[in-house]
Amino acid sequence: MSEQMIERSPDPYNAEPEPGALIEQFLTPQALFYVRSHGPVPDLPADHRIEVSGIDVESRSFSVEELKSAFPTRMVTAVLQCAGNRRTDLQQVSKTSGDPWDVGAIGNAEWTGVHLADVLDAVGAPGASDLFVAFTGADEVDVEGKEAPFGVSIGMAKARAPDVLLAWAMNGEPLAPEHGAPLRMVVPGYAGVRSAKWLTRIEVRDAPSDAPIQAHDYKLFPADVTSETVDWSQGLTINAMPLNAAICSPGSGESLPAGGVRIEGYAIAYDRGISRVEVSVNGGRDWRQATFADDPEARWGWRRWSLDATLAKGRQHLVVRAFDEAGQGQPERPDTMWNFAGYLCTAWHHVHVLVE
Ligand SMILES: Nc1nc2c(c(=O)[nH]1)N[C@H]1C(S)=C(S)[C@@H](COP(=O)(O)O)O[C@H]1N2
Ligand SMILES: [Mo]
Repeated sequence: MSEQMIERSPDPYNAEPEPGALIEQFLTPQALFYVRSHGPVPDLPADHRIEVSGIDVESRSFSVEELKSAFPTRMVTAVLQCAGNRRTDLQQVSKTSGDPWDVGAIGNAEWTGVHLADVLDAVGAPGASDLFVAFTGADEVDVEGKEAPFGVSIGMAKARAPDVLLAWAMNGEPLAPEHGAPLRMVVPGYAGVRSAKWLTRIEVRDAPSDAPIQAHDYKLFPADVTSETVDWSQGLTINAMPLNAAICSPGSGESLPAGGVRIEGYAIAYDRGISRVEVSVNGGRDWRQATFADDPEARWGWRRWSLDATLAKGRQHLVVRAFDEAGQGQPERPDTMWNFAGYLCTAWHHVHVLVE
């Protein structure tokens, strides 16, 4: 593993990049792309087959080679972000479950694969919007002490939307084992959890997946619900991801020489787009508009930004907040969005530095 990765859990291996390294390029290299796995990485042969079945479907299986020759190859640039990204900010409000992700449980890649919609059409899958498409991974995962295959689902309308891929490559390279080789889902705009790695099965269903990851995880609850009182059948299933932004450089707690500093980071609003990013160097009293990096237009991609500022000696307090194309901004404080599982922290992001 790259020494620019910060391990969050050794077994299963979970890690995120150093924030400064994350923001150095528009497309995140696989070696710097966060790894979020609920169980051990399965070792699948290159001729591994993916089964497609379910309601009114002609059951079939495909190898990756067969998918490549049967359907048009598509490329999509899209962010993948864990719903637990920035959990550490919520953990400062009050304890939560889950790994302590800082700002790096996110990456932006160019994915290569075939449209799920093309595969669904080929097996004659119905299009009714009250149906679901479930994905099963080859890994066994432990949820609340029970072992079960990794399984998630999305609604049929999203499943048939353009840009939802069965992908075999990232940034033009074959998927690395930890990122889902030989084939994974990529569901742009949705929480990373819906993008099943090590895909083994696609099933059309009349109800969401009943796998524990779908049914007992990745749901959003109000602050008065705890891990003791939670009723997992309630709560919001986290699918579409909200507006977010983070400062990646300088890093939290860094010491800097007095004078000019370039403040850099990312902002993401998925298909809604980012309209502006504002940065404060005095804890949120005054704001200046950041400049976007010269990124290609990508509907599902992130926008990197920067602001050149002059910092005086002493402890300095940097803040970022972004606005989407509907003019909506991020909530100011993390305590207004705290939830026991630590999902979807979208509060203004703060970084404290010491200028010497
Ligand atoms: N089969 C399988 N797919 C999975 C997971 C997993 O543990 N097993 N983790 C999910 C979660 S929670 C996220 S955020 C993304 C992470 O993808 P990455 O490790 O390639 O960054 O994969 C998703 N797909
Ligand atoms: Mo995740």
